[in-house]
Amino acid sequence: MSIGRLFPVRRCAVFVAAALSVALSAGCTSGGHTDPAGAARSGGVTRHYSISADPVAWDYAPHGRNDISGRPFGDRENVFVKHGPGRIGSTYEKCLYRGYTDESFGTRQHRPAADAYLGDLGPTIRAEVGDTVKVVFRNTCPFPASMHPHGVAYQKDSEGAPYADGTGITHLADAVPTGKTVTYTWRAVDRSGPGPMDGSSAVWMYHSHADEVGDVYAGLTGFLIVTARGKARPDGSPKDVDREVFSLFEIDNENSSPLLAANIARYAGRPVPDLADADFVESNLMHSINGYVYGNGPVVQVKKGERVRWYLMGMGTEVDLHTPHWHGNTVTINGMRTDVANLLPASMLAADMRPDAVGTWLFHCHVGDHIAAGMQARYQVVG
Ligand SMILES: [Cu+2]
Repeated sequence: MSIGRLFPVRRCAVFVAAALSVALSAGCTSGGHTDPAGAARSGGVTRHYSISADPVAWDYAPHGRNDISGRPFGDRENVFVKHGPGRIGSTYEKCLYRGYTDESFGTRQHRPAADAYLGDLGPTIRAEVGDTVKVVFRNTCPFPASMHPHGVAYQKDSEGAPYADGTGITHLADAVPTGKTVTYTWRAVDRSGPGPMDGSSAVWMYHSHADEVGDVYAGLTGFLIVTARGKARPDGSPKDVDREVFSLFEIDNENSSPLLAANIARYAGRPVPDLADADFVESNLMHSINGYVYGNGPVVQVKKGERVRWYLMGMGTEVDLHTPHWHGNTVTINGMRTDVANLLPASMLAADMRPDAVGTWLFHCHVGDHIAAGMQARYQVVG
């Protein structure tokens, strides 16, 4: 019998204290009696999240200039960011996952300034192997949405994807209609956690899968981290890592967003653009990192000498082959030393860095066309 089984109440109290400190949704059960499928045997806790898919007017370039070159936008950037007759510009209506303090959805979860670089990513969901995750999910977007997780274990009513799966049952949670709320239950089982070549945590994603392609281009994507059993802090983060950084590389194809018509009506003005016009189509390909182009996101800051774990994710289609490259410092990925990572659509990887070079450094996709289109950011190492 595990210690967690012997002292479930104490462990829950520790979790609640930690959860409050990081502004997670309140609430916890010991897992000792509520989850016959596994958490009880492992001594895990149940971690509660309240997440809503909300319409958000999102600006890919809020600074209105090229923060990588330090110069105003020119002809090259204006292909994508210029607003004007028949062009949407840099601001689009999107649908984003946003965290709330509880399932009444009355108060948005606070995102600390140090995490502002997360941009359009949903809240990071965490578990330690043995834990259960319960997500109360609300959809306020004008199309059906869901939450489909990778890596964790779930029953059919928590898969978040409608398809002919042979069960003859369509669950509300497969495609949550506008205005509806459902609860997903996911379990972090052994095969959800790190494998032999991983560090102390495994990186997964969650995304909407009601209409997978359109939903993700609308913005419904987030990270899910599963830390090895016994290696997690009370908030679920790995004890042997000082700082975790999350980055999504994706060409947001706003032409395939279910909100395209709304964006044209709201932002493009007259003349109404021709959807078959190649220049208009290109203008809506936002080569973004966490929803920012040309370095327009907050610069993520890490400290010299600390143990930094970068979690990277790619999304999109066949043009989304990305090679994130760190200037100034190197990383190890699955034990291999490098300073360039390889991402394809729905790739997920963890890269460990021990930064020794103080300064502001580029962090960009190394694909030539993507550099030109703005898939660049910076990170800062402080001494
Ligand atoms: Cu790229």
